[in-house]
Amino acid sequence: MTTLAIDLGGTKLAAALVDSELNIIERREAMTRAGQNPDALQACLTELVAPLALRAQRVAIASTGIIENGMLTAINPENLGGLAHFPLVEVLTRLTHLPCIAVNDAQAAAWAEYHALTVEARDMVFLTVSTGVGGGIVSNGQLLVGAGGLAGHLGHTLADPNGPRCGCGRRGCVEAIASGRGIAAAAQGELAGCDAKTIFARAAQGDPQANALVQRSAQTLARLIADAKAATDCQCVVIGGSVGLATGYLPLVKEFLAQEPDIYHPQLFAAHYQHNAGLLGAARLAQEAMP
Ligand code: ADP
Ligand code: BMX
Ligand code: ZN
Repeated sequence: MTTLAIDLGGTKLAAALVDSELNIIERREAMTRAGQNPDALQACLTELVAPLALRAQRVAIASTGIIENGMLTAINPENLGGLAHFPLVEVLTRLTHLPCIAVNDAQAAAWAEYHALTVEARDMVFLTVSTGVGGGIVSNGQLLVGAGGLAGHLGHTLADPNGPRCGCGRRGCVEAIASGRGIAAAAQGELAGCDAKTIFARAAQGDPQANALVQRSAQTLARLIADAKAATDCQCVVIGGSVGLATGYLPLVKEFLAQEPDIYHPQLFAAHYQHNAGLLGAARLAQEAMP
């Protein structure tokens, strides 16, 4: 059976045909055009999935936001241009006429990455550092989704009570500091208005402000990893997302984590499936739900 897997992130939207051995047969990508009006997101989804839908037998969506009963509810609507709610499963079912499941993107990625681990682990935490900071927890071999879909949203734990306001309504969340949007929002002077990708490029060229912003993100993430170890006793933490996978970022996180006591040191890995972890996790979950 072929699954049409979709990964809806705050910045990019990916869709792929995935076969029953969880190999990607074909993949397409676009920028996420969301906004307070859900029509923009629906149009963008239609354009991306239409060429693939006829060759699939089911749909599996990994999406940013809390996913409950097929509905997307943003914990941080700013990541989706202000969009707070979107009926994901309803829209995709109407578009494709196929059976459809949806799950949070980081939870989906955690499930894919758990099955790709090369070390023995019962407990694992996945963190995506991307538009936001997302998280997924596997505990005793089970993916934690939570009664309301909120489990693993570690990006909204507290990093600094005096830090910047987060779009979720709290102040000083990890996401407000460490995420791509958080990095960009803190940029000043000649870096003001630059996105995280540009700031990483400038850091690589030796720009001191860009370097400080990257360090601040990596240090905040390292502290979150120590907190995740304390909360779950996970044997490993896997990092994904375009910021998380950026050259030099993981080694920096490792340096900051080394400053924490040994008991808070899980093994750290970059995502095996790189930018496809969400797609492949959703496809795996669909396969399990609709064998
Ligand atoms: P999504 O959040 O849609 O899943 P990404 O994982 O690509 O998408 O994360 C988007 C964020 O990553 C943006 O803030 C963008 O500026 C940043 N980004 C993209 N490419 C890079 C890169 N090569 N290095 C550092 N940051 C990057
Ligand atoms: C936010 C939240 C999470 C998501 C995480 C990473 C929204 C819209 N999303 O914390 O549900 O997992 O961002 O998402 O509230 P991404 O878009 O960066 O991949
Ligand atoms: Zn928050």
